[in-house]
Amino acid sequence: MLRRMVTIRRFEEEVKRLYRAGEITGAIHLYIGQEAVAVGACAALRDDDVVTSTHRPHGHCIAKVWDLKRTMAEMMGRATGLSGGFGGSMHQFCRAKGFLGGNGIVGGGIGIAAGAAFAAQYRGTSQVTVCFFSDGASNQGVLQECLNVAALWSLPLILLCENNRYAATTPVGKSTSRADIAPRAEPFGLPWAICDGNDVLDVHRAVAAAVARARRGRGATFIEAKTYRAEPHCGIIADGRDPAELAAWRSPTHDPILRFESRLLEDGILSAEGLQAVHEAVEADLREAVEFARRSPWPALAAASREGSAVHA
Ligand SMILES: Cc1ncc(C[n+]2csc(CCOP(=O)(O)OP(=O)(O)O)c2C)c(N)n1
Repeated sequence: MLRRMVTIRRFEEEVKRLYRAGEITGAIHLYIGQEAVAVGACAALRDDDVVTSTHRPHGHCIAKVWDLKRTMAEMMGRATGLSGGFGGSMHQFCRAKGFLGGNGIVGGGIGIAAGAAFAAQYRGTSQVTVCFFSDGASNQGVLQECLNVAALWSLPLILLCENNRYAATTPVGKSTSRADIAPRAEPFGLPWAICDGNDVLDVHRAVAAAVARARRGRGATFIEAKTYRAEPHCGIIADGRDPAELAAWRSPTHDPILRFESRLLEDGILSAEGLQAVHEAVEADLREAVEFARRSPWPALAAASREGSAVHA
């Protein structure tokens, strides 16, 4: 879990650097600060379980697919990328590992996730679907529609709202009527839980319980992970947040990686050398991924057509 969280953090920092250098283009939305949610949740899943993501998909993609090279190649628009270089940051996709993609439409993943959960139930595969979305997306009507069918049909679905306190640049208190979002499941008769989204073990506990329930055929759960996005909404342009607020969330008290590291050290699960080894391994993986992406060819024009593309086969 630690290695995956550090990988996501360092991947995002590297993406920022490559974006500044012009090696990555288009829109990018960074996931720094929320790593514990993606990693804690995906650690409770099987390879063939399904995940839907958002416009901020890199962390979910790394945690579920765990293929840094092809994820970085997609960021750089190369033919070896997860979507053949045509998706870029927001449309990473890997059917083989159950990653049904990032999505530029806020809330767009919710309906897709309900469909995937229905497909698994219909086919009797015992797969579970986790739908990541954020506080802004929770105000899209599609969430109500999917809560209804998820409850009605006992779908194997986990609706996982990452309340990162902002919808783009709007503080959650200005867009959302109640501080807690998960209780919205209550009128539909669905169970819900709130967890500490900056504590990977707390996220894992909450999601693992919901996954076990869904696999037993007991239906959907709504989980809200309280977290904080420690980067501007989009790209690398500052979004006017109070620097003191940002610094507090980057401190050892709140930062999900620093918190987990100190806990592992205190509990004697990891030594200082072990911690260093994790960071060194991540740096080596990252260097390899960037080199792989740089060496990869650009996609051929013919691959843009369904006939020419073997990416999703
Ligand atoms: C349907 C739709 N409406 C508006 C937008 C523009 N938009 C992009 S991100 C965003 C905010 C989303 O907020 P939230 O779901 O809280 O995600 P966060 O960016 O905070 O992670 C908006 C409104 C969009 N992409 N899709």
